Amino acid sequence: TGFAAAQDNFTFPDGFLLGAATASYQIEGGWDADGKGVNIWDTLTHERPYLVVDGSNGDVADDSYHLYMEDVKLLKDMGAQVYRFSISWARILPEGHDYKINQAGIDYYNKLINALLENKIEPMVTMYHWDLPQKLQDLGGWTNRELAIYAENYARVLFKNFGDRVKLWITFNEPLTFMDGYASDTGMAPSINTPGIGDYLTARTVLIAHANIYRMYEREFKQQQQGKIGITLLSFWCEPLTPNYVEACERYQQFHLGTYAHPIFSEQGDYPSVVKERVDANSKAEGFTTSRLPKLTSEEVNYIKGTYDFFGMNFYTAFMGLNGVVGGTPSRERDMGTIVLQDPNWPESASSWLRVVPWAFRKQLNWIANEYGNPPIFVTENGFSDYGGLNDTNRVLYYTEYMKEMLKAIHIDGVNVVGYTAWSLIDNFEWLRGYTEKFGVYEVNFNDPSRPRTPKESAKVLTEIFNTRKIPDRFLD
Ligand code: PNW
Repeated sequence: TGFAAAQDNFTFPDGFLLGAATASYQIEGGWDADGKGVNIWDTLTHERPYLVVDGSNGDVADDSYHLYMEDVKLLKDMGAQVYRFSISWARILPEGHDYKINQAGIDYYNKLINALLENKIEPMVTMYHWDLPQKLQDLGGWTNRELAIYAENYARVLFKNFGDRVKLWITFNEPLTFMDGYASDTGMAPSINTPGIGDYLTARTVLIAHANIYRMYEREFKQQQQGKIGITLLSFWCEPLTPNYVEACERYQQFHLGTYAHPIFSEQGDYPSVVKERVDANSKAEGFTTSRLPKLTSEEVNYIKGTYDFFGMNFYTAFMGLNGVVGGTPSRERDMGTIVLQDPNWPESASSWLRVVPWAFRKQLNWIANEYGNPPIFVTENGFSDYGGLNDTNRVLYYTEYMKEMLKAIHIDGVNVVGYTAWSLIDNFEWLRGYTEKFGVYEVNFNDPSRPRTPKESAKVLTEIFNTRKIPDRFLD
């Protein structure tokens, strides 16, 4: 029959890649080492430390710039098959532009990549995990469309130097999150207050940059290097508060995931029509002559459409949605017209936005599969925050319960999930939350200059899962 035995449903399919993830600014430190240029997180944390809850920064962080061999060893100990890490643009191109390459930066990532391969761990590289070279921010950052070309030039340097060995590439991590850097002066870097305007300009530049990189790889490298390129998008499940709010949640999906996924992954391409209609109408009502959502031309729509080999999915939590107009004028929140809240019965984490809702993972996987024609999905992030400690029972439950729902989506629903990297390998600099919220499966002692790493209970359970390739029986009910 077509039905697998019950326990098979909690086994990972052959070829499914398991591993862990990090990002450059959150772990590397070495902020001014060996010719690295300044980036927007260096600037934010140094010039406006009050924006970070504990006033901390990533100057040293986990010191992975020096201790990367420790990280490789942890991955090997776990039996990880893949390591998702990001490259610091300003470590490779100190001024952002490709006319000046920092050889020490190239050397660093070569050493890391080679060490991974020697240990049979596949490198998966994020090109941009939020640490824009300051020199490019000085030109307007992502609101400046020329960055779509500068990003392509940066990517070419990466393909030339690392593409012989790196076969899994992610252009951008969570543009939905970093576009907020242009929507408020108390948020993410560069922390500029142009809501409803700078964030939409960012979306367009990022979509064109992503397509430029994908098309350039096709023309110049793909035949020889045979790699795969995707983009990592953050999404949340939205459960209608009552059956009256199905449309409110659909709108929420389209304003969050759809803004980026529809142009790349849908058959029609372009921004979702509900996004175009609502931003255009609000802009007009607010007195703007030109819509705050800059449109993609039909050439751009076709150019962006289909530029993927896989769908990178970050998934953490869920909300309940209802109709309601909130947020400043103008703002994306107001444009969307959906209010979300979380059920107080859902277990909490250390992060205000993160509650534990395992069933929502299966629903969101199915939503993506249905909406975008069942693309290969690589879960590039999923994880849980607490305030620290080795006995992290809640994190163990988070991983096992979420993985079980993912395996149901694979085996029962036929969703094409091809890999999973846990966020995160090690405790690290959690952006505006500094070092207060811990996501690592390995603890790091940030008071010790040698930054020792110690496995938590969750690292042991992931080790067991990575080696047996199934959810242990004691977590099945
Ligand atoms: C992701 N939210 O960001 C990032 O890719 C990581 O760098 C980060 O450390 C991790 O998730 C944990 O936060 C998010 O507010 C930031 O919903 C914010 C949210 C979700 C993800």
